[in-house]
Amino acid sequence: MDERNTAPDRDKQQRMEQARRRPDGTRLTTQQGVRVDHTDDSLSAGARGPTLMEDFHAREKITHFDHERIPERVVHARGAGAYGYFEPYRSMAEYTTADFLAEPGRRTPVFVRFSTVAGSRGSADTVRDVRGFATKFYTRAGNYDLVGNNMPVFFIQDGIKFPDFVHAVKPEPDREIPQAASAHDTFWDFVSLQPEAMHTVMWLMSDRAIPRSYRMMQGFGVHTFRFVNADGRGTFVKFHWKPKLGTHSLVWEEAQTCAGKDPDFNRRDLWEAIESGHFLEWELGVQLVPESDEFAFDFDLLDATKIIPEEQVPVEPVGRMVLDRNPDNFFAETEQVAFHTANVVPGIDFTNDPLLQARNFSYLDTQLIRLGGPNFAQLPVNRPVAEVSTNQRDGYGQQDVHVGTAAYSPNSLNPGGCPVVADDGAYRHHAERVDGAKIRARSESFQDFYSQPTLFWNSMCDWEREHIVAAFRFELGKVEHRHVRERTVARLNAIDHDLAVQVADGIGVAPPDQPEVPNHGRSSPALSMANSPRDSVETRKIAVLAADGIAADGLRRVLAELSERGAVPEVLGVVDGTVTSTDGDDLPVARQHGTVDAALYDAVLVPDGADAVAALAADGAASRYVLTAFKHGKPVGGLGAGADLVSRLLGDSLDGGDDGVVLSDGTDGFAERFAAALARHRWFERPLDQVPA
Ligand code: HDD
Repeated sequence: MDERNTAPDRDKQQRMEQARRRPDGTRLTTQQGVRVDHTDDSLSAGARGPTLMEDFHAREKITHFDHERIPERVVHARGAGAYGYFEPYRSMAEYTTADFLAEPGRRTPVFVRFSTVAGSRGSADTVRDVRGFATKFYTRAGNYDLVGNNMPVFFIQDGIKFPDFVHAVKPEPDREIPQAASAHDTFWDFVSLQPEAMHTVMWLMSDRAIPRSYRMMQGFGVHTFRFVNADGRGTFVKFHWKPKLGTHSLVWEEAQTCAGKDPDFNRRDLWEAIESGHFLEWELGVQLVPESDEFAFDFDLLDATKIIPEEQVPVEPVGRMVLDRNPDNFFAETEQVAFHTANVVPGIDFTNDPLLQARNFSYLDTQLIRLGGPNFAQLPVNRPVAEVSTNQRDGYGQQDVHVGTAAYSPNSLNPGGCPVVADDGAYRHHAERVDGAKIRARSESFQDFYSQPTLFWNSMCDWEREHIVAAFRFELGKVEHRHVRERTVARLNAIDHDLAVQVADGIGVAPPDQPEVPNHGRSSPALSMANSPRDSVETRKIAVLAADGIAADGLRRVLAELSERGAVPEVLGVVDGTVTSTDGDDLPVARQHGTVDAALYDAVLVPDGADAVAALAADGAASRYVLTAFKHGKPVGGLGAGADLVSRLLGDSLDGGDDGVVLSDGTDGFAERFAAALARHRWFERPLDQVPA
């Protein structure tokens, strides 16, 4: 392997290694290193007497415990992270001096944290919400943080509105209800009064807000940033992460089931994928706009509620990111990682986007309270691999022992006057010319709130639209104040009349008579998840229903073939342990089917075996697997007697034929057909209302 390519990666993990503490071969001690031989009873005056103050071990143990918690993040409290690397396909030197984008194949270590926004640290993963997608690149020129989301737009245009927005979406302050949900009055009150929010609201009501997996969601830098090259030339840039496995989502009913059956659904998926060697991969892409084209669009590049449609400015591939290592300690790494939009490196600069400008203040500020002082950049997960030499001193939790007398610049007392202020490789702010009167006002160019929500709606396929309408009905159906429902419908009418009418019909509000404005009719195919790649079965989980009397012989071959293709079959028993097989060789059960649910799987398979299928048919919960998988658009497979059971359960729903239901008498060619169905992800075209589940 090329040493040059792996060195920085090795550096980060080597440095982390210095901080890792393993229990292997150790003896229990106090924090001072004094060995302890008894930790079950306090030191007391007699067996039944009072505990003694001098019990330093008990005091230290309890005191540390009392201080174990730190404030959770004010937003994005719930998250999970992983390490990996980024490597460019090509040099971007024409546009940027960013060192980590300079050389094809040169690896830069990264840490990524995915998150939900509104919920507390212990909330469920599969709530309807934006997902955070924050990447820390440990580059040789310092840390670069790309703190993005899985949606390319944001609810507000100016960061000064962020506290208002967050207060509106968080649980209502009198009763602290609801947890991790936007389906309540204050959220809809705020967004319907703040029409700039409507574009992101459309994304939030789409299935993008309930990703199947962190591995199957896009990431976006959201803002327009700026690349700066060696000549000082700036180029506007939008960052995109495209998942190798395509962009796929759950459906809302499943998401709700997951929240109960496995609140850690996305976190577990991330962890298990890495542990099983199915590393996560995204392609980094950029949309580049020359500075001369700053005003070439019918929206403002500085407005974070707007996308640049990919058909207008294509996304150019730059490199790939692979996540291949789980953290060793959730608190030390995932909880203490501190992202900051102002962590930029030479070659990457800001724009005057007022949302970004506010973020550049907020992230540093929040870490000071969250991590308890100004030295959080010294925590192992936050430490750059680049050399750090500042004149900053002292503060809570100082880890470094600074040697020398002069902590100021310039000085002549440290050898060579170090740390010297040097030109080479230094960060230079882009010399943008700015001139203006001090005013508190929103730019006129930020005032079109509806064209892009309409573009989004127009770009959705039928099932995406159905899911969006259902989401609006669910959320607004939870809103108590009628006028808030009505005002929201009025806002939707400015996006699309048909959308407004459909939502109004579902929530008991009078539908608008006519469109507020005609729909402009434009669309952007790249926005539809239906156009995302559907060619992989990698890590797709299959629930294989099992009971005594299963025909395990052919099944084993089918499962082996599906596993070879990267799918993950799991045998779910009517009872735990093993099931007897017709070939006499018992089949181990991964778990009892009642401990999980079809919602946690990508497909359901009913194997052959007359006795087994009779037992499954008599078990209502097992039948529900078939019915709900079908209802949620998933592939359903059946072999022999299992195929008969599937046909019986789905009955008339199969009349029109369904390529997602793979039934077969024998096992020949079955795995291939089932894998093809699995790769497509879902059959949302099914007439779902007829399914009795
Ligand atoms: Fe933010 C956390 C993404 C606007 C203030 N934000 C946070 C995280 C992500 C984002 C992914 C979690 C980072 C982690 O995993 O630790 N935020 C965004 C995006 C935004 C955005 C994509 C709009 C484009 N944020 C935004 C604004 C403000 C903040 C306008 C304040 C003015 N965000 C914060 C914060 C957080 C945060 C309060 C909470 C914890 C933290 O920073 O470290 O400072």
